[in-house]
Amino acid sequence: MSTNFGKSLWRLAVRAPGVVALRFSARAPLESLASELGPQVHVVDAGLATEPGAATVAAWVESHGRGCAGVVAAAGGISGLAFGGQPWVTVRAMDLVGVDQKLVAAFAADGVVCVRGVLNPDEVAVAARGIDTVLASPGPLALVASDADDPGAFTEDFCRWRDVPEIGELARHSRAPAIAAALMATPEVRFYHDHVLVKEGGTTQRTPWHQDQPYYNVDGRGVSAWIPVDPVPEAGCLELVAGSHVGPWLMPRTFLLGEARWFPEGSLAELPDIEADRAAFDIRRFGLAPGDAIFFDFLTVHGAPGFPFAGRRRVLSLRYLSAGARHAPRKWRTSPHFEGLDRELAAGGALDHPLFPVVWPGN
Ligand SMILES: O=C(O)CCC(=O)C(=O)O
Repeated sequence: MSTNFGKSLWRLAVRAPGVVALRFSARAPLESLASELGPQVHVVDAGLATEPGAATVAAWVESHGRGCAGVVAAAGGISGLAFGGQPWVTVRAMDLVGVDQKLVAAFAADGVVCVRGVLNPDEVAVAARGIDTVLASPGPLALVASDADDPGAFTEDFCRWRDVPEIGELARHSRAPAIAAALMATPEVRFYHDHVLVKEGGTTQRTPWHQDQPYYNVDGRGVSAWIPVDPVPEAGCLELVAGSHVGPWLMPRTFLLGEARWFPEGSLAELPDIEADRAAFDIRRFGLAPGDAIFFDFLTVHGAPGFPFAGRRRVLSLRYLSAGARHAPRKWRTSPHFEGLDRELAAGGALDHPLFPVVWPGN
């Protein structure tokens, strides 16, 4: 639904239940935005790109009778916007779980937040089916990231959403993309890739500390949703260094041998030895139920212990790009690798390609 509001200078588009995208054509100092919106609506980020004469904002709103309240992320200012008493939008029951202004602010500050119940039990079952399909039929990018003598196994696979419908469905239609949009305060989200990460019970192999972004073929912001379909005790959980998302980029290395296969040796700073002095870092980890998710920035330093428990740790990670992300072809084979993409997408251009569909706002 798209509505124009007479003399007012803005247009409201309702794209999905509980989520609206607002497009403004007026400009005013950002400070005036907050006072125009009133106390029920909070401006949480001013960092979005603008185009001349217009600013696109992502808004998360909740119906309160004839007005609304929620979270608005704004790139520019507006004038003359009156939410109070305007019967301007009917928003159905909120479909976003647990995302509020506090969480958005925590993500901006820390580069990591835990959101409970992102997948409902039916979706958890769908995710588990998808992961089991991947394990039964590994794709061309699948790998075992543990040694042959590990009592368990750490198995990974990438980019299966197009041939495993369960993964495609969750990547597009679960709550994950809308939450990613709210956390990144971005008006548009593209799906980047899926990553299946399974540690069998008894696995001793650690996932070394690293950032994801330096392995990728993108510049710009992104967020991963790390979603287990099995219970994960805190001691077996992904661990993340709060605040590390501000950078700098740190040297990516192969997990098993520590080789520099991406950026050349010496070209990026090395990771600190976090294990040697864990208390010096603000390490976040969580006890997770199936369907809970850890959202973290592509630059947040993270790693994981082995899984010295009886059960398995099956995880589906869904990775999303913000509106400003750009194609950054590398001289090396990125992880994951997108065969032939460099011939189809310009360097520095938007990731406008069927491999990276826009998943928020949804249709
Ligand atoms: O699941 C793990 O062990 C590591 C996860 C990870 O590195 C990632 O999701 O980027």
